[in-house]
Amino acid sequence: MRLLGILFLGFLFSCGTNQTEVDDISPLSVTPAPHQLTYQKMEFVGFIHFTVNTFTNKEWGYGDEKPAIFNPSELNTEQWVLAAKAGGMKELILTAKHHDGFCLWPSKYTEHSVKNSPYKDGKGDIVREFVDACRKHGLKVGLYLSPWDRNHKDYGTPEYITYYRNQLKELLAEYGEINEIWFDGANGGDGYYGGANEERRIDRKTYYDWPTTFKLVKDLQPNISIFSDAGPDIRWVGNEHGYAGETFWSPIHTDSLVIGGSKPSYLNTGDPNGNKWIIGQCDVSIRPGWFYHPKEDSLVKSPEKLLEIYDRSVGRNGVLLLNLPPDRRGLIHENDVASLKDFKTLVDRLFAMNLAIGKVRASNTRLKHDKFDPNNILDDDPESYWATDDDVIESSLIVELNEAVDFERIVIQEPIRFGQRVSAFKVHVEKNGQWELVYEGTTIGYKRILEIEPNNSNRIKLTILDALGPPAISNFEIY
Ligand code: FUL
Repeated sequence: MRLLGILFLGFLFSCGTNQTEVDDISPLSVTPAPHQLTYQKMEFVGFIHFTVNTFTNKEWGYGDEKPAIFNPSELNTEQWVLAAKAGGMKELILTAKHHDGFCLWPSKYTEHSVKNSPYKDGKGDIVREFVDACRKHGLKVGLYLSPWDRNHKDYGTPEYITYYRNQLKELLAEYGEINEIWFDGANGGDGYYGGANEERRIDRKTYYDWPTTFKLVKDLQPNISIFSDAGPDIRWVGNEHGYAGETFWSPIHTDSLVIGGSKPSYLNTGDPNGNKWIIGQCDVSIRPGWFYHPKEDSLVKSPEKLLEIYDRSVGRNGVLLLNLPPDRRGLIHENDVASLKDFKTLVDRLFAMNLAIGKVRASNTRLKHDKFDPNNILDDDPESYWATDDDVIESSLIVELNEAVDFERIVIQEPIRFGQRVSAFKVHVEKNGQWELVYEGTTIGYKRILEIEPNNSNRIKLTILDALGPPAISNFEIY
């Protein structure tokens, strides 16, 4: 009897405060793996393109360069890392080997490397200096190892695959924790090839036997994220302007993907019916070229252009990968450093003060439970979220601010650990008692930044028109 009484009181108590434990929304069938969630949260990462091309003024080296030309006079990897960090990047990826085959580390499998250059009398190891500098200043490390090698005599034969995997083993076993490996899609064509000077074509689908290489990579570095046109963890977004599609799904169907042969327009939007979560990474260089060319010193992208790229990458559910090419001194040029720093100041200023302070009402709240309370979208907890009942998709949230404010950006986030859901939404702002449409969009994903005309209001309405399951929103900010 006493026990029943306690249970009854417990029941009353939990009803009154709505604190009974309930399950989260059911995840969709395609969700990110934990390492992908961590990766996506970095939002902004950097590329370092540096090799013999820096000294020959080329974009794609033929593979016949004399290592003697590689001689940076003031190489300082800490300067790269500090510039990247000041710009807000969380990881840097170095071209350990580009298409020319020249290795920035003293690989024991080739003579085409720093070990035969004047740099530190052949005793230098730029990969080592790079990883040390990243770790010293708290940046994650990524490496790029070009599958296409225009120097190697065996390129195009099975022997080259052994060579390529041996190099991967050197990089992934001897340089500590590597967060990302970048497999470029550019493949096959003319080259030096050990003096043959000819054209070599490979079958992109079969030549590299990627599944075996991916396994090798994950065996050596269990937490690494693999980038390629086809993932498996991170994918290209189909252009080198740094723009994700306006509709951008992280899910995509792997049947349509081939490394170096996927359809750019498909990569650029992803696929709501995709069978695999593959993060979109938006690569772009701060200059027209990927490598340093003196004539491009005046063509460094302005802070305003970088902000536009940020809005169309990070602001469209992607990760921004911005390239900073060191010059012949081995330093990131002053113009690039200044532009990146001013871009960071612009971003910091724009997103300095979240003005979304007030209350939220929802047309439907899942189980009418606090766990899914619409006010969760305004709290500081990135994990908390609002969601609807299982049979409700079309729904709306009205954010009532404590006072009318001026704003020109709205940031919306979905709790993507349960999958990417929203496929159509609208935003209205109340003006003189009327709802005025300010944005109509499709996907949201991890983060959507809406650029809108400057507005002044104290009521904003987010309407979800369609979604792949009951919608959920974790965060809403205005600036
Ligand atoms: C491309 C390469 O061919 C470019 O040189 C550069 O490395 C870019 C990031 O990827 O496919």
